[in-house]
Amino acid sequence: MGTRRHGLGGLRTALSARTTNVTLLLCLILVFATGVGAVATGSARGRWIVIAHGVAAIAVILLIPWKSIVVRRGLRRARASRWASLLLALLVVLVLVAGIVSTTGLVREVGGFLVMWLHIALALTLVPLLLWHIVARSVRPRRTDVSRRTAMRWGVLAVLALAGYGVAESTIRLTGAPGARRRFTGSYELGSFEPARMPVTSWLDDPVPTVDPAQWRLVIVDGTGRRELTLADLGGGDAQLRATLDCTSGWYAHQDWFGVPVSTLVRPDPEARSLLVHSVTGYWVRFPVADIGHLLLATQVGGRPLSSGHGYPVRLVAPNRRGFWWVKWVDRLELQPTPAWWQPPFPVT
Ligand SMILES: Nc1nc2c(c(=O)[nH]1)N[C@H]1C(S)=C(S)[C@@H](COP(=O)(O)O)O[C@H]1N2
Ligand SMILES: [Mo]
Repeated sequence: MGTRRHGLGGLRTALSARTTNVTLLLCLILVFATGVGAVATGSARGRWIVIAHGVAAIAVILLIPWKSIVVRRGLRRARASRWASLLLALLVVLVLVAGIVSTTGLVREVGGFLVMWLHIALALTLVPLLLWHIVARSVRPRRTDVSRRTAMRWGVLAVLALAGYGVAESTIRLTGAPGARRRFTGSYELGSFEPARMPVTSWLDDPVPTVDPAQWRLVIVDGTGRRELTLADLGGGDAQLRATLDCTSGWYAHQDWFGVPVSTLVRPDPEARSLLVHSVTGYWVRFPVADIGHLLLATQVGGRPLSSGHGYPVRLVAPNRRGFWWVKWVDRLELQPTPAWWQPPFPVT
């Protein structure tokens, strides 16, 4: 297949259809992997993965002119599956647009959804389509795919993507676009120190349960066996913790949480490697035992009891972890010998 010469910025070398496809696929894999990483990231130490996500996205954008040449050629062959391919292209563009809109913050919500939520939802819908496309138009790796010339072009692409990222970020900052005020995770502040204004969010489809405080018990399984506490047993909640709840759907809020440190409830068990935190709804997550000292079982926020939506009677506060770790309506804390990594990367309910 012949190569065409196209000038775009400094990337003046031509890209063959094959190189374009392989490079784009690698960039999409990178952008998806870093996107998943960005969703998992809760502490500033992990901000590099969010930056890498932005750089990989710019690389995808830079490849659009070359990919459109390949697409135009492919369309001439009028395969029946071309509509699926075009739908895939449309989805990629929509994901990019939603990502850019979320980054600039110029539009925050569309149809009641935060743009970040739409960005993630669209990205997930394109995954099966992309897998089909890879199989249907199978690009089998060849040794020649990583010739010195290709490696050099990848180097040029990486440099341009980094520069593009730098320009995009500086533009957001210099113009004072709302995006300048987003957190390193990409989330926007909403309802800080005003718990009533903070969204009520569930990971997938957990409805808000009605918990009868008289019936509710906290089951604790630790080094001393199993016991049950009533709400009264937990006391007034004298410990205070200021922490940031950062939901992967694109908002965050600082709050002052009050409650009981988990370390005062759970007694050490030398065999234990993880702490399972379980909700009335069946939702659960597993923490490494080393985290126990940082966790608070909150009964109040901003000096008032939790609302049902925010986890009444008790919810977990897990500083430096994303929202999905902050289990609401907790009914069981259990030390287990199971390692903390033995769980799905994200909750499944
Ligand atoms: N039981 C349970 N706890 C949960 C969830 C859930 O779906 N079920 N969602 C989590 C997610 S994704 C977030 S962002 C926070 C949201 O807390 P909020 O509704 O108090 O703002 O709760 C977390 N705790
Ligand atoms: Mo969330």
